[in-house]
Amino acid sequence: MAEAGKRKGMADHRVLDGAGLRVAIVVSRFNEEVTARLRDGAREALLRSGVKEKDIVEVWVPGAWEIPLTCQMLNESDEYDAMVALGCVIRGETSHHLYVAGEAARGIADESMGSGVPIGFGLLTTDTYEQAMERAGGSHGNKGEDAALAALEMVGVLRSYCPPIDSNS
Ligand code: INI
Repeated sequence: MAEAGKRKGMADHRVLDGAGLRVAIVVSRFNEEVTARLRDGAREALLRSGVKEKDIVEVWVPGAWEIPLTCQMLNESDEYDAMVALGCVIRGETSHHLYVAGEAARGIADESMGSGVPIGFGLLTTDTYEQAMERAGGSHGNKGEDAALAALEMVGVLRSYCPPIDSNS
């Protein structure tokens, strides 16, 4: 059992037990120096919570834009209890980043709600590279870790309060 969360707004680490859960980490290569750290945080949190190395699949995609489609296709296999979506969108000179971040966020939310599979949201959207690094294992914690723990916690929440509908009854 992982240690209770200490920072405001973090997932409640006490209820996490990842033993037997299969988790897909979908991580974008854009701003890889940041996203690799988010991935490290997510992976460490999953292992610490009891998820087995063999039950973690890591899928790298070109950018945040490609995350929702990847989550959707992975969900088609019905093999994953939870997913963790990791990316980093940094404000650019044009409005391009807004479309990328907005659609990635919308797509991840749509996929999670449509499938019923919790997808931890570890997509950083920052003004600067420094702000991103602060949130990828720096002074503001690691949002990859937070996203992974939130996804695991949601598996527990959904299993406790929202049992699957029996299609035979
Ligand atoms: N992808 C990101 O993950 N972060 C960004 O900051 C970003 N910006 O700003 O351009 C970005 N663009 C690439 C995009 O995600 C797609 O990979 C690309 O458009 C090809 O489909």
